[in-house]
Parts: sequence; C-alpha cells; structure tokens
Amino acid sequence: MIDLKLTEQDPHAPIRYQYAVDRVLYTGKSEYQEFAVVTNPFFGRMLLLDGVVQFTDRDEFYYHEMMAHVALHAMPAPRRVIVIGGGDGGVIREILKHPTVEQAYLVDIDPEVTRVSREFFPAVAAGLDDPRVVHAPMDGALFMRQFEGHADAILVDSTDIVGFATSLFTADFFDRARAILGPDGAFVTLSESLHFHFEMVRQVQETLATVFPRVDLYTAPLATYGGNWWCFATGTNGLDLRAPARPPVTPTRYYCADIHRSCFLPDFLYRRLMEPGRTGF
Ligand code: AG3
Repeated sequence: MIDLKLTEQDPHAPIRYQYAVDRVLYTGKSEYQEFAVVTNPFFGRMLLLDGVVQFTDRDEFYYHEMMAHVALHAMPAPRRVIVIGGGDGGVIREILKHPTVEQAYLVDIDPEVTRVSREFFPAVAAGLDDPRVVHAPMDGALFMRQFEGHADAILVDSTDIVGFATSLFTADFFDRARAILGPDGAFVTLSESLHFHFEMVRQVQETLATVFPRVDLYTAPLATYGGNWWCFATGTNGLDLRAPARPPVTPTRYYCADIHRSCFLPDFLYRRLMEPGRTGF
C-alpha cells in the first residue's frame, strides 16, 4: 500500500507535524507562494501555503469563527469590516452572519488563494459572492495607507509572521488601523501560539500597545496550527472586547456567549506574558 506522508514546514515550530495524505488534489504556484490541497483521513481537505497548513475541513471553523465573532459581538451594530489576508473566505463567511454588516472588504495580496478556495473549499468560500463583499486583491499595508473612510473592525487573517506577512505586524500598520477605526472599533490579528511562540506573542502585544489605548489577547484551540493554543491579539481605541454586546449570531459551532467570556487570557497570565525576558508561563 502506498504510504504518502506530508511533513509540515512550519517556520517557527520546535516540532514537525506529519500528516497522512490520501490524495493530492492540487499543487501549484502563484507569484507569492506555493499551494497544495491534499486530503487526510481525519482532517479532510487541507490547504497548505509554502508547506504550512492554513486550514482543514475539520477544524477551520474554530479559527474563522473566533477571528470574526469576538470583536463583532462586542459591538451593537458593526457595519463595515476589513479583512486583511483571508482570501479563502472563511472569515468573510462568519462576518456575513452579522445582519448589520453592509460592507466587508477582502484584501488578500494573492488572488490565487480565492480561486483555489472556490474550487476546493466551497463551504469556506461560501460568502465570497455575497454583494456585501468588496474584493480588493492587493497588498494589505498599501490598502490601509490608501483607504479613506472608517471601519468598525479590521481583522488580519494572514499567513504566519514571516516573509511578506511581516508588514502586517509593524507599529506603522497598527497605527494606520487605529486611525481607520472609529472610537468604538476593533483591530484583531493572529499572533501564533502561547506554547511555541511565547516571545512572539508578547512582541505583538508590545507593538500594539505603542499604538492602541487598549490591548488584549484571546485564544482558541486549533488542532492543526503548530502549538495549538492559538492567539488573537486585539487593539481598540477604548472598547472593551471582553463583554458581548448582544446575543450570538447563528449558526456557529464553537463561538457562543460562554466562549466569548472565557476566551481572554486571565489577568495573571497576561501579566506574566508581558514580563520582559520570560519565555513561558
Ligand atoms: N491564516 C492563519 C494561518 C496560520 C497557520 N500557521 C501555522 N499552521 N503554523 C490562515 C488562513 C485561514 N483563513
């Protein structure tokens, strides 16, 4: 029997994840990255970019729901949302569950992500043709510099903090986000894993804090992202994201009011995270 295996090329992980592969459905290359769509007997279809798992059929909803719903539920009526990265449409699908949303900008530098998602992940790409979605396939940092007007939420669903994605983690980028957000807006970005990337998580909090009056951190359990204890860093002009402002939208599979209240890092852990020089709790 053929025994195909895939070893993930996670740039910052101290261990290597290996996945059984039933079928290779697609491999290709864009101007920006290498693509692979494979199937695994447990996780179903998986998208890899440059050898790193971006999502799988089985666990994508944890990430996409948590990227979108925490910030949006902290607002009574979010109308305009910007997604940087996320060309696959997973975060967009969740945003569109909020009936007040009028416009969701999708700003992924690589239009090939959207094409591949539409072809191989129709359930993830489901919202991409919704009339509220404004497709802006371009560099996220450039989009933010050019964007005129205001947004209620800016959600960064990038690849790992390496290569061209690093421009989305600078103080300049965060400051531009802060300026685009109104007084009650929210910025959310992935910031890797507390198990594997403790100092990187702290670094993102520190940089955010140079720009935003209020920063916070929540987490979600991801089966297929290295380190699994996955972080979402937030910055606001004052809005407290910890308290939901209204009942959860439906349907969701993981996000709910209890998860909203329990997903934030407890204060004593947050203080330890921020102690200079610390490498773990
Ligand atoms: N965005 C987050 C990918 C992070 C993957 N990192 C890793 N496996 N080490 C993926 C796009 C999903 N919409």
